[in-house]
Amino acid sequence: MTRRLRIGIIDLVSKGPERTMWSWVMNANFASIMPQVIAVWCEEEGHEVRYVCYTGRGNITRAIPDNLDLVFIGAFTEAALMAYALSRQLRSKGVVTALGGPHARCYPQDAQKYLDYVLGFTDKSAILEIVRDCSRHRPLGVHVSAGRQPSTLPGVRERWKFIDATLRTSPFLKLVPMLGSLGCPYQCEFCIDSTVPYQPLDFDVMREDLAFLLQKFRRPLVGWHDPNFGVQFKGTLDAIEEAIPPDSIDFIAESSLSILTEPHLKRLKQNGFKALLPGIESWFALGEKSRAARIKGLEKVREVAAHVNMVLEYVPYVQANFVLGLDSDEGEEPFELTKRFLDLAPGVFPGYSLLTSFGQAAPLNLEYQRANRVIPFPFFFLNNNGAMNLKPLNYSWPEFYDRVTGLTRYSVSPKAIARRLGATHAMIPRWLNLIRAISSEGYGRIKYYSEIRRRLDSDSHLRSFFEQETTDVPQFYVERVREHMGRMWNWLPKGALYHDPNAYLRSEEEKGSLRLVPRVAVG
Ligand code: B12
Ligand code: SF4
Repeated sequence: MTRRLRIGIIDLVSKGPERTMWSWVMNANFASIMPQVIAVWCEEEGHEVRYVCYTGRGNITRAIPDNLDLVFIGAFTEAALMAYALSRQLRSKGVVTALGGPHARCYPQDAQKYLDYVLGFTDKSAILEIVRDCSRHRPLGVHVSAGRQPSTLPGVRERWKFIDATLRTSPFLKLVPMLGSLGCPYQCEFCIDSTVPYQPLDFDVMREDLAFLLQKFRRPLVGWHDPNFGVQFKGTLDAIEEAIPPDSIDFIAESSLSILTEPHLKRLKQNGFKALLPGIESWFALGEKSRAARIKGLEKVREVAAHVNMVLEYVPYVQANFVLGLDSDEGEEPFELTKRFLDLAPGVFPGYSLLTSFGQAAPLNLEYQRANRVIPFPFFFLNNNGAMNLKPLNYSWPEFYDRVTGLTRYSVSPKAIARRLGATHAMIPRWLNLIRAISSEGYGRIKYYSEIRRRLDSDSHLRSFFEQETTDVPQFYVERVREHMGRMWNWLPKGALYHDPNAYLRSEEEKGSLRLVPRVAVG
């Protein structure tokens, strides 16, 4: 019989205290599913659970009770330093700590230095092994992985207590996180899911959850967290149609353009899909998911713009995602083509990501590490826009930042905003497009990128770091972390601003082709 533990579960949506309007309105809507799942699993086993979704409001230390035995922290890489600082603070009170989520999957070797357990793929038995073991593993934590994605997960009904607690902190939007599938059948070489087999989750659970939500809200809003929603399009839409009346729930999903054919869009519209986020990524590479594998350049721009305009006829809000700085890009053309795309598809909101190599997310990262191209920017900046941690193949840094700033300016220029508002008809999408353009995502990024560009000329230390002549983190970045972390800065473990950018390569070399330590084993 396992002893009854007091278990804390912390979902770090934010990497520090936040004061912006955007974070107040949006952050609770970015809560992750797995921390809620783990809360359900731990309660099922009879443990006492305290679940905290940290959105940047309030004092995180006060939100966590003092008397816990074990704490699971979920974090993206941008919140890794916050997770490390929290772990240090909790350990000082005798608590055993565990980390899961994107950071743990991408940088397990680094996280093992600061937490007792670090989780990869996580199923119920992996969690129960940790709960049973619940002991200190220091100086190096233990890596635990289920080896594959779980085959079932508790649905909304079972997670409701935790979803409700989080959404109560959100003033207007109440986005319920759901999952219909894991993995992806595509193999975009940069993606964390390129090697994870596609698997739909139980349609019965989905049906039950959708019907359940209609009892909780007059008109629910659901955000699908599937890496690529609708791969099994018929089965998924059949399940939605069987569960609820047409267009009774508003849905948001990330789907590849190859899924968004006209017949599919008609069905999505009938069923209340209000926002879609297809990935276009590049005009010269990664064509597989945009259904444009054979074409490139201007031809691809025209075809994709026509496709996206068609999507906009059925769905009021479309964000098209691009990766900037890919090795296939050279000169001004990729950036100019994106501007042409915006001219041809003015209703779309462009989401730009600076090419980022997240540790061991994808096998492609081994090539970058072998070529010694990964720059150890502190994790805090690795969120696809705070820094690009790969030295661009075909651009100098000043040229790259000039082009990125130019493109961002173009995308949120008064003319582009006016055209976007003109091409968007529904009220909420118009409001969202405007806020995003003038907030930290649009104007804020122009300011930030311009600052980096200026420093590339004037701050020789920062430039040397970018050029890989030094690994000393520039003061500019240190100060930003210090400011943003607030009080938790004092708990940041020594050395946490630094990481080995080639840890994945080293670990692969050490273990040959064997996978990481399975299940619980002292690392
Ligand atoms: C859905 C999604 C979102 C959603 C929902 C985010 C959320 N809070 O969950 C939205 C659109 C809001 C989003 C936003 C962002 N995202 Co996102 N997102 C994804 C996506 C497409 C799917 C992730 C998912 O939920 N999968 C389903 C879950 C069940 O599976 P899983 O993630 O593999 O998790 C397994 C384990 O890691 C573990 N696990 C997961 N969480 C936890 C927590 C604990 C405590 C434990 C023990 C275990 C555990 O259990 C799971 C089962 O095995 C992935 C890409 C992908 N293809 O995976 C990117 C991805 C996770 N996002 C990414 C990024 C960078 C971001 C943003 C920073 C982008 C930005 N600039 O805004 C923000 C950050 C948001 C935030 N702080 O919460 C990166 C993360 C890389 C990294 N190492 O940090 C990814 C990998 C995409 C990429 N660029 O490669 N994202
Ligand atoms: S389609 Fe999307 S989820 Fe699938 S491998 Fe490509 S980037 Fe990843």
